[in-house]
Amino acid sequence: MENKMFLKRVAAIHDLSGFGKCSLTAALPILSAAGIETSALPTAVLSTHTGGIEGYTYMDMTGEMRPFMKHWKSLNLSFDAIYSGFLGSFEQLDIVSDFFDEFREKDNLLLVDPVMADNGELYKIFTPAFALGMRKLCEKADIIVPNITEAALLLGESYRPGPYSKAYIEDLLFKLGEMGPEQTVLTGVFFDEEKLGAATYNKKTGITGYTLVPKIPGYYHGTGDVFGSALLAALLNGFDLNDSAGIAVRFTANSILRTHNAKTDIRFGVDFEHGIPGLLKDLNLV
Ligand code: PXL
Repeated sequence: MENKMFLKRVAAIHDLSGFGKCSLTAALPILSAAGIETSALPTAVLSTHTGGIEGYTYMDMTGEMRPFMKHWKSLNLSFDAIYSGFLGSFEQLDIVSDFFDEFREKDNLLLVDPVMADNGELYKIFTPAFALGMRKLCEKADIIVPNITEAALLLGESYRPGPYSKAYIEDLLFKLGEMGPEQTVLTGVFFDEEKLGAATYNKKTGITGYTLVPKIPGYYHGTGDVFGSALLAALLNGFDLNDSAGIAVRFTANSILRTHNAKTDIRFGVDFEHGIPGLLKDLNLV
């Protein structure tokens, strides 16, 4: 019981998309529900995310990010993990890199989700050059969580549509590990049309692992952020990489399934909220 009294703290560096459940509107509720205090450093404030919704507003927060960092430093804050996601510009890549330097501790975890692409395509606000900048940030991280499109971009390779072979997935994992991060979680892995999930690689132990669950048709928005947040929640609750990825895959897949069954607009984000009690059970918190 006693360790549950101790509150871990995360700095979540993502955009705040007011509607459409992704980035901060996924990370904050999921991490908080998992008993983790979460501080938000918004990279942009949008009316909605940019995935398939027209007419969104976009307020860039680059100019506020260094002042946030300076103020937090003046308060002597420390973070058990720093979790970066959607970054809107090259300058933000530099700021997050400096944030890592400022708040790096012996045992804290730097998790980078290199949010920039999916399904073989860059999100429309990014350029191929941005991917090279993102690679530099990933080199500094302890753990990275790319999907297959992002992995190919980070490695300067062309995108290959699935299904994949184990040899291809492990080749990506090993090359991503060589870039720097000790741990890699690759999402969107599938070997046939039946199942989909994540692959993990721990460079130190050399161990790879897979969690695959039945595939649900359709492209649901914000699932990378739901996945990354649940993964970090599990890691900070003491689960190892492979178990954490398993918990996060099941939480995300169940959220997609509920949304699929409810037939809500796939752009509006997945129903992760009803999965929170189950997530807390998986994390042994209830
Ligand atoms: O979930 C990734 C994401 C985060 N933030 C914004 C996005 C996207 C993907 O499209 O548009 C603003």
